[in-house]
Amino acid sequence: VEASIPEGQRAAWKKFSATEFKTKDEFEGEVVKHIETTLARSLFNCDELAAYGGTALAFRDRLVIEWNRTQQQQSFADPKRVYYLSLEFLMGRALDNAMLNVGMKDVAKEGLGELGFRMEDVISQERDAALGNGGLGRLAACFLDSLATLNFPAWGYALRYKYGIFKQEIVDGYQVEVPDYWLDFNPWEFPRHDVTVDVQFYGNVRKYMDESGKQVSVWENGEIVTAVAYDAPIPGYGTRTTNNLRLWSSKASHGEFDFTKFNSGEYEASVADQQRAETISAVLYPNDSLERGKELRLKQQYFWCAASLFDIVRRFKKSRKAWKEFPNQVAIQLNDTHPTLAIPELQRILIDQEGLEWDEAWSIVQKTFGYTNHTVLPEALEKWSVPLFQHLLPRHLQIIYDINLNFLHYVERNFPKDREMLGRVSIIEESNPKMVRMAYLAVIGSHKVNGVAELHSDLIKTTIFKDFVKVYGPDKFTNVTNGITPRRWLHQANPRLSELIASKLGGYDFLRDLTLLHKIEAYVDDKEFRKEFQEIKYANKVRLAKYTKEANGISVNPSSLFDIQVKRMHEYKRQQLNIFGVIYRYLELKDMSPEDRKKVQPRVSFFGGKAAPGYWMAKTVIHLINQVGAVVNNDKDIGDLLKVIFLEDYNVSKAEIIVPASDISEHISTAGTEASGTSNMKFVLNGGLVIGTCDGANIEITREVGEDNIFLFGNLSEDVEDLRHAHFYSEFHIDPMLQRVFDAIKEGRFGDAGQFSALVNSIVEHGDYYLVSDDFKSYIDTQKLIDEAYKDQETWLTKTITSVSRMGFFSSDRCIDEYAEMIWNVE
Ligand code: NBG
Repeated sequence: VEASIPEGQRAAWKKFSATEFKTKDEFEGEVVKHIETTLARSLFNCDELAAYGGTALAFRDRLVIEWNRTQQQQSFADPKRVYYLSLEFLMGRALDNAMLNVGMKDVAKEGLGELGFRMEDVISQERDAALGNGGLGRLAACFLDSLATLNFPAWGYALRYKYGIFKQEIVDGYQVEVPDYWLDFNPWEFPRHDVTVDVQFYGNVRKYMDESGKQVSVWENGEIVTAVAYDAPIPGYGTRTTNNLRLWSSKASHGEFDFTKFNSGEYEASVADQQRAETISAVLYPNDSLERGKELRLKQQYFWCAASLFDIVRRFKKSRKAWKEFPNQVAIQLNDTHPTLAIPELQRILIDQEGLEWDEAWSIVQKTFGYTNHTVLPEALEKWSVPLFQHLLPRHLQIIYDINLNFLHYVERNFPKDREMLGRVSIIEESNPKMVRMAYLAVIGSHKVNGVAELHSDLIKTTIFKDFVKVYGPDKFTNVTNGITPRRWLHQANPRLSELIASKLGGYDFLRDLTLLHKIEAYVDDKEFRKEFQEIKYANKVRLAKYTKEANGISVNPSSLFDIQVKRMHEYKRQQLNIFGVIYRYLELKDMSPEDRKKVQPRVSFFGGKAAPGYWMAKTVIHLINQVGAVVNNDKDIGDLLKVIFLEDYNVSKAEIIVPASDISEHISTAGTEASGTSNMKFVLNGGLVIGTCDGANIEITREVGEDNIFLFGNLSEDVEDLRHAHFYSEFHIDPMLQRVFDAIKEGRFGDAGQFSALVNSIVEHGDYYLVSDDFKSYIDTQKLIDEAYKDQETWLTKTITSVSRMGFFSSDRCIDEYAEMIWNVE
């Protein structure tokens, strides 16, 4: 390619090609240049936000240089690429990560100091990129970090939502949602106005025979919306590889607005079309593990899948390889069922546009896709109504019918005796209206299906996909236990701990190979090490206490036991169990003599998490937590013995402050409901212990750290069904300790009892689906064990250090290696 450019021109480019700053002075030069020119500010009106802007732009320039190099190299070598399709990427802040991965943070810190700014203040100016709800989106973000770090040629594809997950405000104890317009200054994205894809909706399908007698389908008369690419560089740690996250933004296909309508006086109509188009990528749906079947959501899914596949196919076609090579060049991972439409879309491209025969096309499709399941909760399994599909995507519905027909024929041939099987495995549910079961389509269209923790991967094989295991055999189903990136969740969130570990291991290699942590177990009895480890935990608690004072106006004592539950608010995650436990603790404290109170281990119960805007029960739990806080935190009898804090607007950047400060964190879902959980891993990696149920990744954490280093309680997943059944068909007695809590609520001790009656009744009258009562005693007893264990600080410290040293397994680098080997077949 280079040779085709005249030599003089080439020399000029080489001479002036952008270079990376290498010294503090060069860094300062870049920052000031960006502040004065790109941002049009000066010494006299440069605030922290502008300093952030200048710093971010200086680092962005470095990233872009590496990014161009990586992309050029990949275009040239044309290796098999991984495409990670996820509707959510919960990225958080980028600057600190860029500095770590580029490796110039010290230089920048000094430089900023000379310019009059503190690094922490500059970093905290950045708004979180909050394009996700919870664990699923954050997992995708950790995976991008690992893919780049491990030098895999990989792209993420998602939507460029104008509004990410809402900001949560707490007003009078209630959650209020505020829009998150995060794009007013985002230095990390590059609009690619030249990279666009026209995406069709609605219309009809016309069929005809071509000259050779082959039936051809044409999807026509639809409405076109244009997808515009916005790219963000994803740097790896300790490598020059810089991958790409491509986000699609929607706009009207005819530009700003329709001039024919505009000129003929239909001003409003012309603008309305434009707004309708832009609505597609306007907002992230704020439901975590819940599907609501809204047309706009299906539009988002198709818009994003169609644009991404067009892009992937365009890149493949540049290589001029035969179609059968497609699965050797392309691996597409479906993050949950949200991108399942990519399956019929690829089939459509291959048969309608590229003229392949059905079977050949289908074999390519199946070899290309892998599907990750993230939940067995029935309310989260996506289904779309057939009439809606017919209206919005008529050609895709036909293709899905054909996929289904072929599949059912196959099943019929292989299971002639099981007639019921056909109805059970059909992609189309025979309900009214009929529904398309997306998870089944995802299973049928992929070569591998994985769950995200061992228990979960076993459960999907015996519950939702049981019949598919019969059809395909067990090998199609596998497990890849989730992981987290140690760059963000150890080094960035807890720099002192990272430094301490590095000082013992002789460097930061453990950030690339987390299993090296096992070597710090040798220091578990080392006095100096223990002291420093303990001081770091205390300092992190002081930092959270300071934050709590600023945010909530409440002083908490950092010597208390810090008990933390931060995650989306959901009945299955059982924040209600936690707050009922807190109330029980409060009632017990109230009953004690002052003498006895002196023996009590002081505790702060922190909560944080958003509730989906329409999820009333979850919002009620937030309200109860705040009401309990208002009573307990102001009770003179109680003082520092118990504090209850709700941390508003939990997000990634706040997690970086909260996670390193825990003594205990709570992962207490009803057994069998939490597919994996990933914050459990983050807390233990930062020297906190876990109270948890035998659920999700808690089980594997136990296997790694040892049973003595975790506090497990509650019923097991194999008993859940029977217990639920018993609630309805035998006499159901509420646990007496829990009854005491309910009585206190009913007496109005935490405000108007009527506000909490639905919550209480979900347990007392409506079958206690989440087994709060069944697990209550075991939960309270275990909390008491924790109080006792914490009093023995030396043993506690040993447990935490031992646990940290055994967390190597939970790096997302290990996960990505497993996906690469078992599912993607990439190097
Ligand atoms: C969530 C699970 C978590 C899991 C993450 C990432 C969905 C649908 N699932 O347990 O609830 O850790 O996915 O796998 O959001």
